Amino acid sequence: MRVFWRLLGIGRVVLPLIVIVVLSLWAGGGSHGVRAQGVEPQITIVSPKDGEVVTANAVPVILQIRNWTLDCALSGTPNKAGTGHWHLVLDKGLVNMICDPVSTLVLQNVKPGKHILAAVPAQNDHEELEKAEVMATFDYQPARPRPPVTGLNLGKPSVSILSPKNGATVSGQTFSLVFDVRNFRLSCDLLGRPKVDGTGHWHVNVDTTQGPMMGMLTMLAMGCSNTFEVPLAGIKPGTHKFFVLLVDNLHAPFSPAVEAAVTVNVKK
Ligand SMILES: [Cu+2]
Repeated sequence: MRVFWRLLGIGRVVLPLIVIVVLSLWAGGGSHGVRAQGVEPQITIVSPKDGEVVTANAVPVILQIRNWTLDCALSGTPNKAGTGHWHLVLDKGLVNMICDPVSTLVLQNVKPGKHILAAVPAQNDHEELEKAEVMATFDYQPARPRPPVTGLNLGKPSVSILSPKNGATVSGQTFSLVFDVRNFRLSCDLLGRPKVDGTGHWHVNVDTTQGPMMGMLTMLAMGCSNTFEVPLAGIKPGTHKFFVLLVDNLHAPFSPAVEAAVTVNVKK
């Protein structure tokens, strides 16, 4: 009986292997250039190791990324085959869009215990290539946890754009968008974390803040400083509207929206 089970166990491994070998031979035979092989983006998580115990308040996230060109200068602009960025996801909450295979996840407002970190390639419009998503679990056992970040509830949050001025002409690789945020705590350590009143971050969008995925299709970047170097690589010459909008930790805009916009002429 034991042998039977053992054989069955081997069969579980060997049979699929045979199927894979046969299928790949079949796919490879005589189809030169018809079906490109290995063009699907592929991510491997090098760090954290699955099941790793984390006692520090940050986790180095190190990936190996194949068949996917990282270019955040094109985020929020039309999709380009084989190019985009990757999304760092913590417990199903989007943390950030990233263009470096090495980054750090700050464990702020994260409860001790098991957590799931995921990395998934995303197109310029932030649509995720779900088939290529990879995950690792880690067990957060902080030696000295950070005190939680709380919101700033001093009044109505607002944002205004200081520069450029409406009607200005911008050119070159980037231009500086400078803005002023009030009565709101900008905290990028809370990206993807549960909502906390009076805190969040900003999104910069081009031409619209509306549409699916909470308006993120045209989002160029998210951040927490009061300036953003707007890349013009994927933006056509002509008149464009650039928006700064305040959002909560899970990227949802407020209702009514807290946003500011400037219309500029992009010259190339
Ligand atoms: Cu994205």
